[in-house]
Amino acid sequence: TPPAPMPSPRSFPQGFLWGSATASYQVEGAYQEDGRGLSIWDTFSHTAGKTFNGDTGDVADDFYHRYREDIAMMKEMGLKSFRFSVAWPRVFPAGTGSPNPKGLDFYHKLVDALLAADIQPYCTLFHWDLPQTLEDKGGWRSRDTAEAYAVYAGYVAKHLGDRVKHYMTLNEMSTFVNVGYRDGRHAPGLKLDKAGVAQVAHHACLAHGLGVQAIRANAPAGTLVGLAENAAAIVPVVETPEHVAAARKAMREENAMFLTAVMEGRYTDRYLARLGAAAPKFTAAEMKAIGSPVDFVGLNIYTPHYVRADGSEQGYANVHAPASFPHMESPWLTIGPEALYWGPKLASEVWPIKAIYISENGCSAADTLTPDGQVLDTDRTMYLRNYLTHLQRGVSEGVPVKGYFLWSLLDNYEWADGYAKRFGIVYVDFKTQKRTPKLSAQFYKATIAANAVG
Ligand code: PNW
Repeated sequence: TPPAPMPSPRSFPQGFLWGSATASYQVEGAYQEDGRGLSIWDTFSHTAGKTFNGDTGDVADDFYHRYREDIAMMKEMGLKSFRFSVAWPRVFPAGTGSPNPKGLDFYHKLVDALLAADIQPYCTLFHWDLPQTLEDKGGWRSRDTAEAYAVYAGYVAKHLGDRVKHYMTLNEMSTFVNVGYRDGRHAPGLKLDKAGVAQVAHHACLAHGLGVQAIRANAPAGTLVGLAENAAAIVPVVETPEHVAAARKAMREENAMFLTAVMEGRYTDRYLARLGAAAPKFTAAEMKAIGSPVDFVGLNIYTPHYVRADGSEQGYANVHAPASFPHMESPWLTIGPEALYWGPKLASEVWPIKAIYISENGCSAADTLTPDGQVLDTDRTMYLRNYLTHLQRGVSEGVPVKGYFLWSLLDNYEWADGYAKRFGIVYVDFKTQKRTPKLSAQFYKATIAANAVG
Protein backbone atom coordinates (compact mmCIF):
# COMPACT_ATOMS: atom_id res chain seq x y z
CA THR A 1 0.00 0.00 0.00
CA PRO A 2 1.41 3.40 -0.93
CA PRO A 3 2.23 5.72 1.95
CA ALA A 4 -0.49 8.25 2.68
CA PRO A 5 0.30 11.51 0.86
CA MET A 6 1.26 14.31 3.23
CA PRO A 7 -0.26 17.70 2.55
CA SER A 8 2.53 19.87 1.15
CA PRO A 9 2.71 23.19 -0.62
CA ARG A 10 5.74 21.99 -2.54
CA SER A 11 3.85 20.07 -5.17
CA PHE A 12 4.59 19.38 -8.83
CA PRO A 13 2.14 19.80 -11.72
CA GLN A 14 -0.16 16.91 -12.51
CA GLY A 15 1.46 14.45 -14.89
CA PHE A 16 5.00 15.37 -13.86
CA LEU A 17 7.07 12.44 -15.11
CA TRP A 18 8.90 10.75 -12.25
CA GLY A 19 11.43 8.23 -13.43
CA SER A 20 14.80 6.65 -13.00
CA ALA A 21 17.74 6.22 -15.33
CA THR A 22 20.29 3.53 -16.15
CA ALA A 23 22.74 2.77 -18.96
CA SER A 24 23.39 -0.45 -20.86
CA TYR A 25 27.01 -1.13 -19.92
CA GLN A 26 26.43 -0.15 -16.30
CA VAL A 27 23.58 -2.58 -15.65
CA GLU A 28 23.12 -5.23 -18.33
CA GLY A 29 26.05 -7.64 -18.01
CA ALA A 30 25.63 -10.58 -20.47
CA TYR A 31 28.50 -9.09 -22.39
CA GLN A 32 28.96 -12.07 -24.70
CA GLU A 33 25.36 -13.11 -25.10
CA ASP A 34 23.14 -13.28 -28.17
CA GLY A 35 25.79 -12.05 -30.56
CA ARG A 36 26.77 -8.84 -28.78
CA GLY A 37 29.97 -7.33 -30.18
CA LEU A 38 32.59 -5.88 -27.89
CA SER A 39 32.63 -2.21 -26.98
CA ILE A 40 35.46 0.09 -25.98
CA TRP A 41 34.37 -0.38 -22.37
CA ASP A 42 34.94 -4.15 -22.56
CA THR A 43 38.43 -3.50 -23.86
CA PHE A 44 39.16 -0.74 -21.35
CA SER A 45 37.81 -2.52 -18.27
CA HIS A 46 39.67 -5.71 -19.21
CA THR A 47 42.95 -3.79 -19.45
CA ALA A 48 44.96 -4.02 -16.23
CA GLY A 49 45.11 -0.84 -14.18
CA LYS A 50 42.30 1.06 -15.90
CA THR A 51 39.43 0.59 -13.46
CA PHE A 52 39.13 0.38 -9.69
CA ASN A 53 39.92 -3.15 -8.55
CA GLY A 54 39.95 -4.24 -12.22
CA ASP A 55 36.15 -4.22 -12.11
CA THR A 56 34.33 -4.85 -15.42
CA GLY A 57 30.73 -4.73 -16.61
CA ASP A 58 30.75 -8.42 -17.60
CA VAL A 59 27.92 -9.14 -15.17
CA ALA A 60 27.07 -5.76 -13.59
CA ASP A 61 23.44 -5.94 -12.33
CA ASP A 62 22.63 -8.84 -14.65
CA PHE A 63 19.77 -6.62 -15.81
CA TYR A 64 19.78 -8.50 -19.12
CA HIS A 65 18.26 -11.46 -17.26
CA ARG A 66 16.58 -9.70 -14.35
CA TYR A 67 14.78 -6.82 -16.02
CA ARG A 68 11.34 -8.28 -15.29
CA GLU A 69 11.91 -8.32 -11.52
CA ASP A 70 13.48 -4.86 -11.71
CA ILE A 71 10.48 -3.51 -13.58
CA ALA A 72 8.22 -4.99 -10.89
CA MET A 73 10.26 -3.01 -8.36
CA MET A 74 9.88 0.18 -10.41
CA LYS A 75 6.14 -0.34 -10.52
CA GLU A 76 6.01 -0.90 -6.78
CA MET A 77 7.81 2.44 -6.32
CA GLY A 78 5.31 4.16 -8.56
CA LEU A 79 7.77 5.14 -11.32
CA LYS A 80 6.08 6.63 -14.36
CA SER A 81 9.06 6.37 -16.69
CA PHE A 82 12.36 4.61 -17.18
CA ARG A 83 15.38 5.86 -19.08
CA PHE A 84 17.54 3.06 -20.48
CA SER A 85 20.19 2.97 -23.19
CA VAL A 86 20.56 0.64 -26.14
CA ALA A 87 23.97 -1.00 -26.48
CA TRP A 88 25.09 -0.20 -30.02
CA PRO A 89 27.28 -3.38 -30.20
CA ARG A 90 24.25 -5.57 -29.39
CA VAL A 91 22.41 -4.19 -32.41
CA PHE A 92 25.37 -3.76 -34.79
CA PRO A 93 28.14 -5.99 -33.37
CA ALA A 94 30.70 -4.37 -35.69
CA GLY A 95 29.19 -0.88 -35.47
CA THR A 96 28.10 -0.90 -39.12
CA GLY A 97 27.08 -3.56 -41.62
CA SER A 98 24.69 -6.33 -40.64
CA PRO A 99 22.38 -5.84 -37.70
CA ASN A 100 22.01 -8.58 -35.10
CA PRO A 101 18.27 -9.23 -34.62
CA LYS A 102 18.86 -11.09 -31.35
CA GLY A 103 20.47 -7.99 -29.91
CA LEU A 104 17.47 -5.85 -30.70
CA ASP A 105 15.15 -8.54 -29.30
CA PHE A 106 16.25 -7.72 -25.80
CA TYR A 107 15.06 -4.12 -26.21
CA HIS A 108 11.77 -5.27 -27.76
CA LYS A 109 11.14 -7.37 -24.66
CA LEU A 110 12.29 -4.62 -22.31
CA VAL A 111 10.03 -2.02 -23.93
CA ASP A 112 7.05 -4.37 -23.94
CA ALA A 113 7.54 -5.20 -20.26
CA LEU A 114 7.80 -1.49 -19.36
CA LEU A 115 4.63 -0.61 -21.26
CA ALA A 116 2.79 -3.55 -19.68
CA ALA A 117 3.71 -2.01 -16.30
CA ASP A 118 2.51 1.41 -17.51
CA ILE A 119 6.03 2.82 -17.41
CA GLN A 120 7.05 5.12 -20.27
CA PRO A 121 10.30 4.07 -21.99
CA TYR A 122 12.84 6.85 -22.68
CA CYS A 123 15.53 5.49 -24.93
CA THR A 124 19.12 6.77 -25.03
CA LEU A 125 20.92 5.63 -28.17
CA PHE A 126 24.48 6.06 -26.99
CA HIS A 127 25.72 5.86 -23.43
CA TRP A 128 29.43 5.43 -24.14
CA ASP A 129 29.65 1.75 -25.24
CA LEU A 130 31.09 2.40 -28.70
CA PRO A 131 31.62 -0.77 -30.78
CA GLN A 132 35.32 -1.67 -30.55
CA THR A 133 35.43 -2.30 -34.31
CA LEU A 134 34.67 1.38 -34.88
CA GLU A 135 37.32 2.46 -32.37
CA ASP A 136 39.82 0.37 -34.33
CA LYS A 137 38.95 2.51 -37.36
CA GLY A 138 39.47 5.78 -35.47
CA GLY A 139 36.38 5.91 -33.24
CA TRP A 140 35.16 9.44 -32.58
CA ARG A 141 38.36 10.82 -34.13
CA SER A 142 36.81 9.80 -37.43
CA ARG A 143 33.86 11.58 -39.03
CA ASP A 144 32.69 8.16 -40.28
CA THR A 145 31.63 7.27 -36.73
CA ALA A 146 29.07 10.08 -36.79
CA GLU A 147 27.65 8.69 -40.03
CA ALA A 148 27.62 5.12 -38.65
CA TYR A 149 25.87 6.36 -35.53
CA ALA A 150 23.07 7.93 -37.58
CA VAL A 151 22.46 4.65 -39.45
CA TYR A 152 22.33 2.76 -36.15
CA ALA A 153 20.06 5.35 -34.49
CA GLY A 154 17.67 5.34 -37.42
CA TYR A 155 17.56 1.54 -37.38
CA VAL A 156 16.63 1.39 -33.69
CA ALA A 157 14.02 4.15 -34.07
CA LYS A 158 12.49 2.29 -37.01
CA HIS A 159 12.11 -0.90 -34.99
CA LEU A 160 11.11 0.51 -31.59
CA GLY A 161 9.30 3.56 -32.94
CA ASP A 162 5.81 2.08 -32.71
CA ARG A 163 6.21 1.94 -28.91
CA VAL A 164 9.06 4.27 -27.88
CA LYS A 165 8.07 7.91 -28.29
CA HIS A 166 11.12 9.64 -26.73
CA TYR A 167 14.75 9.31 -27.82
CA MET A 168 17.92 10.86 -26.49
CA THR A 169 20.72 10.79 -29.05
CA LEU A 170 23.89 10.84 -26.95
CA ASN A 171 24.51 10.79 -23.23
CA GLU A 172 26.93 13.40 -21.90
CA MET A 173 29.09 14.27 -24.88
CA SER A 174 31.16 16.43 -22.59
CA THR A 175 32.02 13.51 -20.28
CA PHE A 176 32.86 10.86 -22.85
CA VAL A 177 34.83 13.30 -24.97
CA ASN A 178 36.78 15.02 -22.20
CA VAL A 179 37.28 12.07 -19.87
CA GLY A 180 37.75 9.44 -22.60
CA TYR A 181 39.79 11.38 -25.17
CA ARG A 182 41.50 14.18 -23.19
CA ASP A 183 42.09 12.87 -19.65
CA GLY A 184 42.26 9.17 -20.61
CA ARG A 185 40.41 8.06 -17.45
CA HIS A 186 37.49 6.55 -19.40
CA ALA A 187 37.46 4.36 -22.52
CA PRO A 188 39.16 4.50 -24.93
CA GLY A 189 41.77 5.99 -22.58
CA LEU A 190 43.33 8.52 -24.98
CA LYS A 191 45.08 11.76 -24.15
CA LEU A 192 44.68 13.75 -27.35
CA ASP A 193 45.91 17.31 -27.74
CA LYS A 194 43.56 20.28 -27.83
CA ALA A 195 42.93 20.09 -31.55
CA GLY A 196 42.28 16.35 -31.35
CA VAL A 197 39.78 16.77 -28.53
CA ALA A 198 37.99 19.61 -30.31
CA GLN A 199 37.65 17.46 -33.44
CA VAL A 200 36.31 14.51 -31.43
CA ALA A 201 33.81 16.89 -29.81
CA HIS A 202 32.75 18.12 -33.23
CA HIS A 203 32.15 14.57 -34.46
CA ALA A 204 30.06 13.85 -31.36
CA CYS A 205 27.95 16.95 -32.03
CA LEU A 206 27.62 15.90 -35.66
CA ALA A 207 26.51 12.40 -34.61
CA HIS A 208 23.84 14.03 -32.48
CA GLY A 209 22.60 16.19 -35.37
CA LEU A 210 22.65 13.41 -37.97
CA GLY A 211 21.02 11.16 -35.38
CA VAL A 212 18.15 13.60 -34.84
CA GLN A 213 17.53 13.59 -38.59
CA ALA A 214 17.78 9.80 -38.89
CA ILE A 215 15.38 9.21 -35.99
CA ARG A 216 12.83 11.61 -37.48
CA ALA A 217 13.19 9.94 -40.89
CA ASN A 218 12.60 6.45 -39.49
CA ALA A 219 10.14 6.80 -36.60
CA PRO A 220 6.45 7.67 -36.82
CA ALA A 221 5.37 11.32 -36.78
CA GLY A 222 5.06 12.59 -33.24
CA THR A 223 8.25 10.90 -32.04
CA LEU A 224 10.17 13.29 -29.80
CA VAL A 225 13.94 13.64 -30.01
CA GLY A 226 16.44 15.28 -27.70
CA LEU A 227 19.72 14.54 -25.96
CA ALA A 228 21.02 14.08 -22.42
CA GLU A 229 23.87 16.46 -21.77
CA ASN A 230 25.64 17.30 -18.55
CA ALA A 231 25.81 20.93 -19.46
CA ALA A 232 27.42 23.07 -16.80
CA ALA A 233 24.53 23.93 -14.47
CA ILE A 234 25.46 27.54 -13.91
CA VAL A 235 24.52 29.05 -10.53
CA PRO A 236 24.95 32.72 -9.68
CA VAL A 237 26.67 32.74 -6.29
CA VAL A 238 24.36 35.49 -5.13
CA GLU A 239 20.86 36.03 -6.47
CA THR A 240 21.19 39.66 -7.57
CA PRO A 241 20.50 41.07 -11.06
CA GLU A 242 24.19 41.54 -11.88
CA HIS A 243 25.20 38.01 -10.87
CA VAL A 244 22.18 36.54 -12.66
CA ALA A 245 23.11 38.44 -15.83
CA ALA A 246 26.63 37.05 -15.50
CA ALA A 247 25.19 33.56 -15.10
CA ARG A 248 23.23 33.91 -18.35
CA LYS A 249 26.42 34.75 -20.23
CA ALA A 250 28.23 31.86 -18.57
CA MET A 251 25.47 29.42 -19.53
CA ARG A 252 26.21 29.98 -23.23
CA GLU A 253 29.95 30.27 -23.02
CA GLU A 254 30.74 27.49 -20.55
CA ASN A 255 28.69 25.10 -22.69
CA ALA A 256 30.05 26.31 -26.04
CA MET A 257 31.67 22.98 -26.91
CA PHE A 258 28.42 20.96 -26.82
CA LEU A 259 25.00 22.23 -25.71
CA THR A 260 25.41 25.73 -27.16
CA ALA A 261 26.61 24.26 -30.47
CA VAL A 262 23.56 21.99 -30.58
CA MET A 263 21.06 24.69 -29.58
CA GLU A 264 22.46 27.33 -31.93
CA GLY A 265 24.05 25.34 -34.76
CA ARG A 266 27.25 27.30 -34.28
CA TYR A 267 30.33 27.52 -32.11
CA THR A 268 30.58 30.78 -30.21
CA ASP A 269 33.21 33.28 -31.37
CA ARG A 270 34.89 33.12 -27.99
CA TYR A 271 35.12 29.32 -28.15
CA LEU A 272 36.77 29.42 -31.57
CA ALA A 273 39.07 32.26 -30.52
CA ARG A 274 40.07 30.41 -27.35
CA LEU A 275 41.08 27.38 -29.43
CA GLY A 276 42.80 29.36 -32.17
CA ALA A 277 44.73 26.93 -34.36
CA ALA A 278 43.26 24.02 -32.36
CA ALA A 279 39.70 24.87 -33.45
CA PRO A 280 37.80 22.00 -35.08
CA LYS A 281 37.49 21.72 -38.86
CA PHE A 282 33.86 21.98 -39.86
CA THR A 283 31.58 22.88 -42.75
CA ALA A 284 28.46 25.03 -42.81
CA ALA A 285 26.41 21.93 -43.69
CA GLU A 286 27.72 20.14 -40.61
CA MET A 287 26.82 23.07 -38.36
CA LYS A 288 23.34 23.12 -39.84
CA ALA A 289 22.95 19.40 -39.03
CA ILE A 290 24.28 19.94 -35.51
CA GLY A 291 21.65 22.63 -34.99
CA SER A 292 18.76 20.39 -36.09
CA PRO A 293 15.82 21.44 -33.91
CA VAL A 294 15.23 19.18 -30.91
CA ASP A 295 11.90 18.55 -29.19
CA PHE A 296 13.33 18.56 -25.70
CA VAL A 297 16.59 18.96 -23.83
CA GLY A 298 17.71 16.48 -21.19
CA LEU A 299 20.01 17.90 -18.55
CA ASN A 300 22.09 15.60 -16.35
CA ILE A 301 22.67 17.71 -13.27
CA TYR A 302 24.74 16.66 -10.28
CA THR A 303 26.91 19.59 -9.26
CA PRO A 304 26.63 23.38 -9.28
CA HIS A 305 28.90 25.51 -11.46
CA TYR A 306 29.15 28.80 -9.57
CA VAL A 307 29.84 32.07 -11.31
CA ARG A 308 29.93 35.72 -10.28
CA ALA A 309 29.83 39.06 -12.05
CA ASP A 310 33.37 40.40 -12.16
CA GLY A 311 33.21 43.42 -14.44
CA SER A 312 35.39 41.67 -17.03
CA GLU A 313 34.83 41.93 -20.76
CA GLN A 314 33.69 38.28 -20.75
CA GLY A 315 31.05 39.28 -18.22
CA TYR A 316 31.55 36.60 -15.58
CA ALA A 317 34.14 34.65 -13.63
CA ASN A 318 33.99 31.01 -12.54
CA VAL A 319 34.15 30.42 -8.79
CA HIS A 320 35.86 27.16 -7.95
CA ALA A 321 34.99 25.09 -4.88
CA PRO A 322 37.20 25.68 -1.83
CA ALA A 323 38.71 22.57 -0.24
CA SER A 324 36.05 22.52 2.48
CA PHE A 325 33.12 22.49 0.04
CA PRO A 326 30.83 19.55 0.92
CA HIS A 327 30.54 16.62 -1.48
CA MET A 328 28.98 13.18 -1.58
CA GLU A 329 30.92 9.90 -1.71
CA SER A 330 32.43 10.69 -5.13
CA PRO A 331 34.90 13.55 -4.57
CA TRP A 332 33.71 15.39 -7.70
CA LEU A 333 30.09 15.35 -6.52
CA THR A 334 29.87 18.72 -4.76
CA ILE A 335 26.49 19.51 -3.24
CA GLY A 336 24.58 22.47 -4.65
CA PRO A 337 20.85 21.81 -4.80
CA GLU A 338 20.24 25.24 -6.43
CA ALA A 339 21.73 23.70 -9.59
CA LEU A 340 18.32 22.10 -10.20
CA TYR A 341 16.71 25.54 -10.12
CA TRP A 342 19.25 27.58 -12.05
CA GLY A 343 20.39 24.99 -14.59
CA PRO A 344 17.02 24.48 -16.32
CA LYS A 345 15.95 28.10 -15.71
CA LEU A 346 19.00 29.59 -17.41
CA ALA A 347 18.83 27.05 -20.26
CA SER A 348 15.20 27.99 -20.93
CA GLU A 349 16.04 31.72 -20.80
CA VAL A 350 19.05 31.50 -23.09
CA TRP A 351 17.50 29.16 -25.70
CA PRO A 352 13.92 28.66 -26.92
CA ILE A 353 13.44 25.24 -25.32
CA LYS A 354 9.95 23.73 -25.31
CA ALA A 355 10.57 20.98 -22.77
CA ILE A 356 13.33 20.07 -20.36
CA TYR A 357 13.86 16.79 -18.57
CA ILE A 358 16.29 16.29 -15.74
CA SER A 359 17.70 13.22 -17.45
CA GLU A 360 19.92 12.39 -14.47
CA ASN A 361 20.31 13.54 -10.89
CA GLY A 362 21.40 11.56 -7.88
CA CYS A 363 24.47 10.77 -5.84
CA SER A 364 26.88 8.21 -4.52
CA ALA A 365 26.84 7.43 -0.81
CA ALA A 366 28.73 5.11 1.54
CA ASP A 367 25.86 2.64 1.85
CA THR A 368 26.12 -0.26 4.27
CA LEU A 369 23.66 -2.95 5.21
CA THR A 370 22.51 -2.94 8.83
CA PRO A 371 22.59 -6.32 10.63
CA ASP A 372 18.89 -6.72 9.85
CA GLY A 373 19.48 -6.04 6.16
CA GLN A 374 18.46 -2.41 5.67
CA VAL A 375 20.25 0.51 4.03
CA LEU A 376 19.50 3.72 5.90
CA ASP A 377 20.92 6.26 3.46
CA THR A 378 19.85 9.47 5.15
CA ASP A 379 22.64 11.28 3.27
CA ARG A 380 21.25 10.39 -0.16
CA THR A 381 17.75 11.19 1.08
CA MET A 382 18.99 14.60 2.25
CA TYR A 383 20.62 15.18 -1.13
CA LEU A 384 17.47 14.25 -3.08
CA ARG A 385 15.12 16.26 -0.85
CA ASN A 386 17.24 19.38 -1.23
CA TYR A 387 17.69 19.07 -4.99
CA LEU A 388 14.00 18.34 -5.56
CA THR A 389 13.00 21.31 -3.43
CA HIS A 390 14.91 23.59 -5.79
CA LEU A 391 13.52 21.81 -8.85
CA GLN A 392 10.03 22.42 -7.47
CA ARG A 393 10.79 26.12 -7.14
CA GLY A 394 11.67 26.29 -10.83
CA VAL A 395 8.67 24.30 -11.98
CA SER A 396 6.32 26.42 -9.88
CA GLU A 397 7.84 29.56 -11.46
CA GLY A 398 7.16 28.19 -14.94
CA VAL A 399 10.50 26.67 -15.94
CA PRO A 400 9.39 24.01 -18.47
CA VAL A 401 10.74 20.91 -16.70
CA LYS A 402 8.44 17.99 -17.55
CA GLY A 403 10.11 15.15 -15.73
CA TYR A 404 12.94 13.91 -13.54
CA PHE A 405 15.03 10.75 -13.90
CA LEU A 406 16.81 9.74 -10.74
CA TRP A 407 20.29 8.29 -11.28
CA SER A 408 20.04 5.52 -10.51
CA LEU A 409 17.51 2.81 -9.83
CA LEU A 410 20.20 0.27 -8.91
CA ASP A 411 23.74 0.41 -7.66
CA ASN A 412 25.69 -0.31 -10.83
CA TYR A 413 29.02 -0.26 -12.64
CA GLU A 414 30.30 3.26 -12.04
CA TRP A 415 32.80 3.29 -14.92
CA ALA A 416 36.40 3.69 -13.78
CA ASP A 417 35.23 3.56 -10.15
CA GLY A 418 33.90 0.04 -10.74
CA TYR A 419 31.49 -1.15 -8.04
CA ALA A 420 33.06 1.01 -5.34
CA LYS A 421 30.67 3.93 -5.79
CA ARG A 422 26.98 3.22 -5.23
CA PHE A 423 24.40 5.53 -6.89
CA GLY A 424 21.26 3.38 -6.56
CA ILE A 425 18.17 3.89 -4.47
CA VAL A 426 18.15 0.09 -4.50
CA TYR A 427 21.15 -1.66 -2.98
CA VAL A 428 22.68 -4.48 -5.00
CA ASP A 429 24.76 -7.26 -3.48
CA PHE A 430 27.09 -7.92 -6.41
CA LYS A 431 27.84 -11.45 -5.23
CA THR A 432 24.23 -12.64 -5.05
CA GLN A 433 22.48 -9.95 -7.17
CA LYS A 434 20.03 -9.49 -4.29
CA ARG A 435 18.20 -6.16 -4.46
CA THR A 436 17.35 -4.20 -1.29
CA PRO A 437 15.46 -0.91 -1.62
CA LYS A 438 17.17 1.76 0.49
CA LEU A 439 15.55 4.37 2.69
CA SER A 440 15.92 6.78 -0.25
CA ALA A 441 13.65 4.47 -2.30
CA GLN A 442 10.96 4.97 0.35
CA PHE A 443 11.52 8.71 0.15
CA TYR A 444 11.23 8.65 -3.65
CA LYS A 445 8.10 6.50 -3.52
CA ALA A 446 6.46 8.91 -1.09
CA THR A 447 7.51 11.88 -3.24
CA ILE A 448 5.96 10.30 -6.34
CA ALA A 449 2.78 9.34 -4.48
CA ALA A 450 2.34 12.86 -3.11
CA ASN A 451 3.59 14.50 -6.34
CA ALA A 452 5.30 16.86 -3.94
CA VAL A 453 8.57 17.07 -2.10
CA GLY A 454 8.18 16.85 1.65
C1 PNW B 1 27.12 10.54 -15.40
N1 PNW B 1 31.54 14.79 -13.38
O1 PNW B 1 28.50 10.66 -15.44
C2 PNW B 1 26.80 9.40 -16.35
O2 PNW B 1 25.85 9.72 -17.33
C3 PNW B 1 26.45 8.12 -15.67
O3 PNW B 1 26.69 7.05 -16.53
C4 PNW B 1 27.19 8.02 -14.36
O4 PNW B 1 27.07 6.78 -13.74
C5 PNW B 1 26.66 9.12 -13.46
O5 PNW B 1 26.71 10.39 -14.09
C6 PNW B 1 27.37 9.20 -12.11
O6 PNW B 1 28.73 9.47 -12.30
C7 PNW B 1 29.19 11.71 -14.88
O7 PNW B 1 32.75 14.56 -13.11
C8 PNW B 1 30.52 11.50 -14.63
O8 PNW B 1 31.03 15.94 -13.15
C9 PNW B 1 31.30 12.52 -14.14
C10 PNW B 1 30.73 13.76 -13.88
C11 PNW B 1 29.39 13.97 -14.13
C12 PNW B 1 28.62 12.94 -14.61
